[in-house]
Amino acid sequence: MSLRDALRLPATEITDEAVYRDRRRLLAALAASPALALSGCAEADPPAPKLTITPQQVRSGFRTDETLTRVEDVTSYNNFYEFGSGKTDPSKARKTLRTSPWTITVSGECAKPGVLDMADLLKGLTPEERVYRLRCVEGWSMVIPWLGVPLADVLKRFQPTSKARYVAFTTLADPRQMPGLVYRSINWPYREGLRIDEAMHPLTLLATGLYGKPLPQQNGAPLRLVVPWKYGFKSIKSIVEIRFVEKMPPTAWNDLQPDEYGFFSNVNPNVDHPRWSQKTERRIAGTASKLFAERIPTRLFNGYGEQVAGMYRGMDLGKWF
Ligand SMILES: Nc1nc2c(c(=O)[nH]1)N[C@H]1C(S)=C(S)[C@@H](COP(=O)(O)O)O[C@H]1N2
Ligand SMILES: [Mo]
Repeated sequence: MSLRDALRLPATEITDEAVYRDRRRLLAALAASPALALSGCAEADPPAPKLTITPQQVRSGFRTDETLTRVEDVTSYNNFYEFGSGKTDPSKARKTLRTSPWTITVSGECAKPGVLDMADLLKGLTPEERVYRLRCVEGWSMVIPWLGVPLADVLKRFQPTSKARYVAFTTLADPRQMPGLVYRSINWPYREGLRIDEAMHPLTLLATGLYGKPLPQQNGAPLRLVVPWKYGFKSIKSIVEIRFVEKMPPTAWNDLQPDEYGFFSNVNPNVDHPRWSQKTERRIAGTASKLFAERIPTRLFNGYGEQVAGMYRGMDLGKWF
């Protein structure tokens, strides 16, 4: 489907039918079992409210007048622990990742499990349709013209069932290609997850490139997630596996430091990280002499509230950080 078509999706298409049916099932289960409702089970697994998003809101989410971050900075100030834990380690690492052939398996709660065809991914899209100008944030921030497709377009091909309440993603973990794996900084493989409505949201991208070129190794070649209203670590790189699952899946940073990194990880200036304030960010400056610009206030949902806030209606964002 082209971006143009994606933008014309009626609002009802965006919240997956499966989510709606599943919510009803959960509510029925709760009604039938007051003990379950009191035990905290429901709390551990908040149901998604129905999101209504107009094509206009989606379009506005892809636009920004903000200055793009220089490509030199986008490709040299990175986090990719598989290639070292310093910000300049990933770009300095030898180019040892073999990105072709590359296989991404899609499995779990879906009618048509299979393999994602990388060659097929961008078919039929004009160059302009593949470009998304999105902000990302995590203490520092950048504005990046990504190339990619809405993750929803890809996931739908595998026909998730009503049990697909979450989507789990896994990065390659091959010590021969990734020198950082010898350090146990993370419980490899790097894993991330999204609730199904977040995964199906039109701003959630599978990115294959930036600045008109295929993704460099340090930015997550050949395929990564981009979730612009969440902190950077949700945007998992070099994906080899996608699984539709019923339960909230384990994620790398939550696994390591559950008090510091929640499952949702929505950008939120009102919820501080235990070790630092998250009220402000430093834009990567875009000049040769200075990496960081002055601090600017961080916006709730990284400024994408109009597009995504509906998904979290009724949820305590301090608790579900
Ligand atoms: N597999 C994998 N994905 C990852 C990471 C990682 O270490 N390994 N780091 C995450 C973090 S913490 C951030 S901030 C972003 C950084 O993306 P960028 O280097 O393209 O800006 O990638 C995320 N995706
Ligand atoms: Mo990060």
